[in-house]
Amino acid sequence: MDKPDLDAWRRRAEKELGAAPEAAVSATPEGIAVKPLYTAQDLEGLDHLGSLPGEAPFLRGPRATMYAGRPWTIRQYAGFSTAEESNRFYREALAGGQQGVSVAFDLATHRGYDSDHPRVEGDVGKAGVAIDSVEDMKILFDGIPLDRVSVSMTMNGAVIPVLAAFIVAGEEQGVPRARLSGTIQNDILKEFMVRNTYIYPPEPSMRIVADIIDYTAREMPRFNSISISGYHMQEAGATLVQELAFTLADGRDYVRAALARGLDVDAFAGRLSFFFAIGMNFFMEAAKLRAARLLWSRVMDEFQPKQPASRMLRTHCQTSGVSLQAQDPYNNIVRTAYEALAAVLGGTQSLHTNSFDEAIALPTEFSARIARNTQLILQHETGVTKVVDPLAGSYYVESLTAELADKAWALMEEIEARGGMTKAVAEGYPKRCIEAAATRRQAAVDKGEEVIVGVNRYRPDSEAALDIRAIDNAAVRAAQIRRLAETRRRRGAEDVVARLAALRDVARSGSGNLLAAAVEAARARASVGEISDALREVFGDHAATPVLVRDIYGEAYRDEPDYAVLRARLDALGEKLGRKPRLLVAKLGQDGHDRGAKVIASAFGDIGFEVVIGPLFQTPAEAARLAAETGVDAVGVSSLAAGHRTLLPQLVAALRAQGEEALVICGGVIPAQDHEFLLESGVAAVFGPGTPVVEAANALLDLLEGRRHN
Ligand code: 3CP
Repeated sequence: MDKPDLDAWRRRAEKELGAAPEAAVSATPEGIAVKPLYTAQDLEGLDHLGSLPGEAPFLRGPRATMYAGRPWTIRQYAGFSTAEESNRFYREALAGGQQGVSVAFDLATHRGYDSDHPRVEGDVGKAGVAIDSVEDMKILFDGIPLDRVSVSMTMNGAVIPVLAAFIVAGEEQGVPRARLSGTIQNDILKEFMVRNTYIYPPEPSMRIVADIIDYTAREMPRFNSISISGYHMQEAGATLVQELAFTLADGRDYVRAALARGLDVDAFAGRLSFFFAIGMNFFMEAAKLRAARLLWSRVMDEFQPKQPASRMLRTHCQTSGVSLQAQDPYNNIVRTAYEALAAVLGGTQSLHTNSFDEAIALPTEFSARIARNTQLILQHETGVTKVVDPLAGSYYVESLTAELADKAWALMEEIEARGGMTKAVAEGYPKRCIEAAATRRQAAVDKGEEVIVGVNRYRPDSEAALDIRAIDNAAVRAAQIRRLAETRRRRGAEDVVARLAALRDVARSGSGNLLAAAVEAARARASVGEISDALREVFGDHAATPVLVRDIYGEAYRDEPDYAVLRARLDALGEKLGRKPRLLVAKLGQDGHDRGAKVIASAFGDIGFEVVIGPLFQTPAEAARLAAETGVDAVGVSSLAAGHRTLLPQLVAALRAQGEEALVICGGVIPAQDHEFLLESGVAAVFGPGTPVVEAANALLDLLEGRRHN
């Protein structure tokens, strides 16, 4: 065949477009210019081509036969309410075709509080299952054979007591720890960056990670000691290059921490695992997984492992939660299916597909079945499992793979120049990068540059409210408190005191293994809260100082006509008040998802409000005190973990009790069914997900002006 005549194509393209083909080049948030045509020329000079799956650098997949030998694991992340309820849900899911379990814990458990702790009143059983001790853990896995079903646990802050309780629950089910298979997330660096379920300061937190890698390498050969996660970075607004680079840089620091403990690299590297988000940029996501494997192999070269498996990146993926919309929610089934296909074409080992109602509430049985079936249909009906890495050789995908790898590597070099990820995280560098990307994206969506079907385009005229799963948080908490009291009554009190003292000693001395000591304490029935507190006494609590990015939303939105109108209104109100209108952006309870709060605070600041950003994890009474001290006109609460029904009425009451007039407004994941209840409880306005920032700001001004006129 003749060489393709690109000049001829160019002429045809110009005719069709009415402009040079460069006009059809689109810039992605990653800074990649996607061209309308890729050809063999784009492959020239790429040095990653030509490898095979199952061999280093594993770009084409960690296994030689990939899904032709064994399909990926369908592993749906779930958990809510009590251990009994979640156990029933897991068993039904396994009977329905799910292949592995993945436990979502409630936020009280994540942050090492027992269900009876006053700070977690709104959180128990809400966004995951409440686990207070081995007794709950045994119920959670009742009838699920832990030697055959692998279990993933998303746990980072309270990772020591939770993994200890799992090990003891296995033992008491007759499965010794050497036969337990599964994964513990145990990735604390990204918690400091984005997810915020940390407990202790960075240094002891890194020791915990290393102790777990050490213990599992010696005692639990089938268990993955860590799930190094980029997922939450993308959820918080990171570009795919940031997600790739920061995740792999985290991984590099964990390897260094384990080596510093004296471990041999081949003793643990084969059990490091990864976790990425898969969003809507279809080919870019598939290319990202290929690039991730290529880069990890390159990172591991530095440590000179002897085993090929030590260079292998194996990953779990989850479809993107932030790509789901509360408006026109059945569209989410379609979004999730495309994302799942991208994950599979990228070669994931395990996959969670989101339920379509997750932008609104916890999945129901119905929505969970559709999510699971999305994967079963891929595995059994589409034929995608039959061929390894089917996108290999694609001019476009291979080019993307190389560009993503190059850009991510450059960012990883920047992290190295800053002294490695632990240091960069402590300085807040990656967090700032991600928050800037998130704010930029919000402006693009608000301006309609980024189209979201059913949200900023093609909105349906009317929508029926979905049936949702509601959790009776007070009932769950009461049941947990009863079981905890019973466990405390039955256990040997002296034994517990001695085991906790031994754990504190290990923590204080810096020698010995924290997990080994915690297993003894858990076996004696010390609770998750007690074990966490023993470590808190030695390590202390970590408190982050919130910092806002500036001039990103304002810069992007400044030329829109509604922005000028809003600024004028704001100035007029400011003149009447004799100062700028003041807003406290608050997060209540243990909900650490702060992307929404940060974007709102940053954008409102750019628009011209005076913004006070509250610390994470406040009780309603603490937020009310801060509102009084700062003299704000309104408190805006961002709620993403379902605590709103308990916490918002308490905030209104606390403000009233102090004689404060500040209005309470809220936004986040709040189902339509709860709006009336909140408004009746004294909340002035509820903003659903997808509300443009400018619309929310205008609505707040309406409320503030209205109050001045009354
Ligand atoms: C795999 N195997 C094969 C083949 N493929 N054998 C022969 N031929 C093949 N083609 C073998 C593997 O070697 C392995 O055995 C076994 O089959 C299982 O395969 P796997 O690929 O290891 O799969 P899996 O056990 O599912 O493990 C997947 C990883 C694990 C490694 C990614 O870490 C994992 O399950 N992670 C899940 C993490 C997760 O669910 N996170 C939830 C986050 P051997 O083991 O004997 O080698 S949810 C967070 C949501 C947001 C929030 O935080 O709130």
